[in-house]
Amino acid sequence: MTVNSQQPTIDAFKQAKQDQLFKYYDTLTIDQQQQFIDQLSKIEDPSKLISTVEQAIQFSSNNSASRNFTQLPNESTASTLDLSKDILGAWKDLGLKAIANGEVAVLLMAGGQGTRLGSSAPKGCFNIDLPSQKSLFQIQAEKILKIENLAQQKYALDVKPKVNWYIMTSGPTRNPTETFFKEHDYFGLSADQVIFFNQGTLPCFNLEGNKILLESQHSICESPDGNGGLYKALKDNGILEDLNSKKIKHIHMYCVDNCLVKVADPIFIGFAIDKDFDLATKVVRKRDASESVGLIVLDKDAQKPCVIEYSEISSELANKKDPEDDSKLFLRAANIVNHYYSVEFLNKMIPKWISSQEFLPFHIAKKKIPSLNLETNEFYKPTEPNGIKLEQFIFDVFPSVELNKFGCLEVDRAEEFSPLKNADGAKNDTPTTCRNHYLERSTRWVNANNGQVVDNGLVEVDSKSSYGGEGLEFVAGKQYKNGDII
Ligand code: UD2
Repeated sequence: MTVNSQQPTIDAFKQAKQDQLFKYYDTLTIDQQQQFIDQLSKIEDPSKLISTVEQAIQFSSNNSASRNFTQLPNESTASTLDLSKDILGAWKDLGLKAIANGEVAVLLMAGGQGTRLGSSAPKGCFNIDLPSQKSLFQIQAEKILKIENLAQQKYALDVKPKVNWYIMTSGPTRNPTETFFKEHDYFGLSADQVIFFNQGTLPCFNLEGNKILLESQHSICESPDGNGGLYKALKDNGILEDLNSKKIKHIHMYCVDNCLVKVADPIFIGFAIDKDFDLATKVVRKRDASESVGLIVLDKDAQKPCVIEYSEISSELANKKDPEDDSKLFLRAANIVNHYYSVEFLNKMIPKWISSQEFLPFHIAKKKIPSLNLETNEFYKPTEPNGIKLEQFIFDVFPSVELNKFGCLEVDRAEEFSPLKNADGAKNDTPTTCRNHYLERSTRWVNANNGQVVDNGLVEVDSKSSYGGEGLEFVAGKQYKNGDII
């Protein structure tokens, strides 16, 4: 029996040729029917969604092939590897001043499910087995505490400035993330400066992209809408209003799994303030043609910045050598999910970005999606990809930035980028590579301050002692052993 109020939703999905969703409808209880309709009615226009998926399948198959990409112009780029200490120092002061004035907030994207890592917990909870046994969340929280202290000291403030930390989670990561923070008493931060909010979800489809998959007889399969879901989530959860009410002007947005991340990096924020950028991004030199990173490039025809994702770049373009130096890749500015936004720009652009597919197209990924088999009427976990998940990419809005308002800052990979992507055993981006990079960076800092680590050991510099290698004069002349925490 169908309640009148449910009929319009059912009709809309049948019009979108999704009759398969109602195969069991008449056998459901009233509550199950209502639950199902509530979930379906979150999709405003099923027919439009289906046609969008068909476009997405076309888009992902030839996204980079048809366009003319080249390196960003020099005016848009800078490199911390080449710049003088004076310039870097001036940017650092600008950034610390903005932090001291309470104008800086941090946006962490933590909605991804660490499937490649094989961990069921959210990635930020992961312990890469440092001597301190700290999780990624704790490492990042203590970076925020340290940068607040550095700003307070630099500008002799009576009260420590607060950097608000907005953490985007997805359905599966929200509760375990929030519980982890509560259990660790927010790692020394005040609870009111850590704000959690959820990104949206999108339905999962069959491989042809024309049928929504059922997870049970009264629910469809859904997955997080990609890190590009951030913009809609900022609006839907009142975060943009919160940023404005707190007079925050600068946002540092980053990826949870980078164990070397400089959270609220004053040099990066100062770079963007100094150049008056609307949007800026950090890059590292791409390790090799096969590295799974996006590339920050110039769309020559549109004269706009854009990013080609590793899953959508042609092998030819990924391997193309620089005509001026064939020892280098032509496109080598690797995306590390580390972006700056002015809040003013977000206010202006988010309404546009979330209103159409033009700015945030759906990308598709073929996946193994546990779902209800309509032949056997049984729930099953496929061993081969049986469907597609849709996701939006955070950087797809880059082409809407004027080139002269976009900045790209190259940083030292050894100092700032070591992502945790894979379980141990893989060649790159594992807990072991993260731990080694983290400890090697700490040990370099100690050696640079005339401290000594005996027997080629590795030490861990705690964020309370140093944010980015500064303030370690006290190690001069001292000896440390492998595994020491400084
Ligand atoms: C990301 C970048 C890629 C490169 C690489 C470097 C994007 C789209 N791709 O690829 O260009 O920089 O990282 O490590 O940024 N996330 C969410 N919600 C989601 C999906 C992801 O919050 O629905 C977060 C995730 O928690 C992480 C970040 O976005 O913080 C990157 O996600 P990923 O690790 O799945 O992206 P990856 O490695 O495919």
